[in-house]
Amino acid sequence: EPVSPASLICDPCETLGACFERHIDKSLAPKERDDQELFYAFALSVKDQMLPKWRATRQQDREAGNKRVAYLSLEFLMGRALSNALLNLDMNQETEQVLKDYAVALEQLEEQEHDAGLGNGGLGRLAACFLDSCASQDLNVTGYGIRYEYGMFAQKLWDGYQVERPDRWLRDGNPWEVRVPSHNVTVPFFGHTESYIDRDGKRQYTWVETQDVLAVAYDMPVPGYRNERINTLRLWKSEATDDFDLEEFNQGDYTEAVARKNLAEQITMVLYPNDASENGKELRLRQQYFLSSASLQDLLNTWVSQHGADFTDFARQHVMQLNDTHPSVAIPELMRLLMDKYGLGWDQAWTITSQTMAYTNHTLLPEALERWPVRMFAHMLPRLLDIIYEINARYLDMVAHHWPGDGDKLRAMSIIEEGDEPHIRMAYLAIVASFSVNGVAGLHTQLLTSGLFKDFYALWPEKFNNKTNGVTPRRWLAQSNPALAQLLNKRLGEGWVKDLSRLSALNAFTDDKELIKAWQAAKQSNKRQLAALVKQECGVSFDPKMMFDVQVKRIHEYKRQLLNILHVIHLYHLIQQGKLTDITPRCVLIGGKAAPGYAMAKLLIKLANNVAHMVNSDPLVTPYLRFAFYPNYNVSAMERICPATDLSEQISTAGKEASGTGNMKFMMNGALTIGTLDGANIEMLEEVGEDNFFLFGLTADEVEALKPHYDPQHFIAKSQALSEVMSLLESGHFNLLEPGIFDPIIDSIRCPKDPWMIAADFESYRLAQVQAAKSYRDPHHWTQMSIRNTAASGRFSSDVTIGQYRDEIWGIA
Ligand code: 26V
Repeated sequence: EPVSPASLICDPCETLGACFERHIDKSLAPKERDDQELFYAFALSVKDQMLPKWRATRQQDREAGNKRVAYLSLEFLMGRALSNALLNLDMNQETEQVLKDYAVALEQLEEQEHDAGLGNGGLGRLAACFLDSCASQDLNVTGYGIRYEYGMFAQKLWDGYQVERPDRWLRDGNPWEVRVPSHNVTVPFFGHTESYIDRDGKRQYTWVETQDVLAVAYDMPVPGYRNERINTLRLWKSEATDDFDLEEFNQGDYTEAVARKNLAEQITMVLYPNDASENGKELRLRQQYFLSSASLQDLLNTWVSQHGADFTDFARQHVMQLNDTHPSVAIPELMRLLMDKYGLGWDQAWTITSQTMAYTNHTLLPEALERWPVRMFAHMLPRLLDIIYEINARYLDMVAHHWPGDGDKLRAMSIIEEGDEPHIRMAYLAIVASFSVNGVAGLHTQLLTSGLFKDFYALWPEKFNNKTNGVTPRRWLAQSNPALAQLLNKRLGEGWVKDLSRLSALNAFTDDKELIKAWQAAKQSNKRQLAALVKQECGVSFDPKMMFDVQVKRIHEYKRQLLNILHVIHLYHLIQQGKLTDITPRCVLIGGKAAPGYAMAKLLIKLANNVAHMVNSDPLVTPYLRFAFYPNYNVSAMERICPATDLSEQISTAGKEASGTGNMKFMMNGALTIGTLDGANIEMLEEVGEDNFFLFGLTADEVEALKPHYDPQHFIAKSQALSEVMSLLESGHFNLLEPGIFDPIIDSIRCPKDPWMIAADFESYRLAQVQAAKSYRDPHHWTQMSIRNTAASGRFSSDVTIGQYRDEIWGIA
């Protein structure tokens, strides 16, 4: 196990340098000091420097009796930790001094760290940004998650197709984690429920003959920005308990019995890589329950150790923030623990549960809403099913009072969806049991209350609230864009790192020639660095003098990478015809992973690669257009991509992207956005103004209104550009040796049922691109718009978002 006992007994006065020397001496064979080992020893040293503060934070929170927030999430997409720790702890200068003696550059060590890719995309990265903001604002918030042995798969390209490879991120050990066996708990599965009459004559329930799994805590430090706080991300690993099936033992099946322990260890083996369609796998439910139960037991154990089994004040002292419905089995699990383990009655347990649970919804796509077969629950979590039925019965009573005699309403709102195979609707369970339900951007929350959750909004309007997402300016500006950060420091002082609203002061300097020059120089230098990376990763030469037009995010039809690719084809076609009037030289970059089972998304990757091949191999075209697909897009890649981007593509079908957070990272770094009125784009536009944003496309309302009589043919016929793009695509020009492979894509555009309305938005997208291209040809004006974007990005700091969670949901000081 990658524990470092030496680091646990470090002297708090020891310097970073001394600490590093000790780790090199102790941990490494002297001759094998390769970069990976130096990184490991250095990271251990940085962790050691955190230990005293980490302990002090815990002690202080315990003694002060501060309210505790537990952020429960199946995903924490943390990325690398080293540069972030050095920034937040203000250790960069010291590091430079220390590393001088070892003739190794910091960047070289940083490159050795494996990304902690314990998340799919937006939802997981949001959790990571929130942890940084909570620590930086001195809030007592603990992240609870799963220590997946394998994170998000590594993406390789074979002949332009995505291939998935396992991500063994723990291969070289994880220097940041501390295994904490004293917090072990056991999590029950299977078995059945029994009832009995207790001494007071009350009926009690127990869950018996369970198969128990051990949950072992691994803690990761979460340092606040230049304050004394170190919060904790507690990740659970599943292990087998030592209880063997005695029967099997006695029958002499020793090996079988030991081998069966594997089942327990499988639970935390791998992250599910699909972020858009729910797939109903039993192992996924096991993960969810494992996380929920272990985390709640941990919170309750801590409480009981301090207050005994008196839960009068428990709800005043705790909030559980559920990151989507993934950990929503925590609701019946808290009921179970309070009733079956601590003997509380239903009403008291329900009061506590419904006053501590808060639910964040992250998607409107119906296919992503979690529903679990009742059958699966009955088998795996029988006691929880009893409790869910009881919650539902009591809640439906209330619905019946509100809408007397309305059977349809009861059926529509029931937590149990009836049918041949009855299902539990986890979102409904979460709404019923939570005191707060929030969406992640203004439009998203509005659509939730007027659509998906309309009936619930009628019943409990006070539960619903909006919390527009944000991203941490530490990682996404101070750390990833040192060129711009230094410029900001010079102009504004360093206060913006903690208070991003200060960036608005830049608006006073948009005519300042010197600032404009320095701004351009910073962008150029970032673009040169990205160009080198693109050359290395994609084999394509990007020219930093050309416009960098970027779309990086998960590949999904609703995000419409297809619209972007069609536009590239359109430009390619114009250039080949010699129609160069509207052309501004540009380099287009697309990156992102497709869910392994999502055929259409995978085909889009293939299309991008085939188009890129044609574009980049035509010497008539490359002076004006270059196109690359960036493989294995992840957090570390984004750190290099967003500082170098000129134009950020946020082009989802309106009403489909809950918020988006990549959009905010680009804006902070001075990119201009080409985008639809979707998610947080709307609020970004509000902040920066229409003159500094390339807006296009149908609104969410227009999309809905068009749906019943959508006729793609009409839009194709009306647009010469789109007609020609379709002809070129249909001619097989991009798949000469692979006839027909793109037919599913062509058909989807031409299909009147196309929910993403590619054809409807193409022309308006093209025109917005013409505007962007024209604007880019005036570097002075472009740079002014760029500055205004950074200046207007203050509202999208996750510090602002977390301030709202703190005041309006958590109620903590
Ligand atoms: C669903 C499932 C289904 C089962 C398999 C695993 C899995 C993992 C994730 C999800 C839901 C993903 C929802 C999501 O990521 N939503 C994104 O949340 C971002 C943060 O709020 C937001 O910015 C994006 O717009 C939204 O798509």
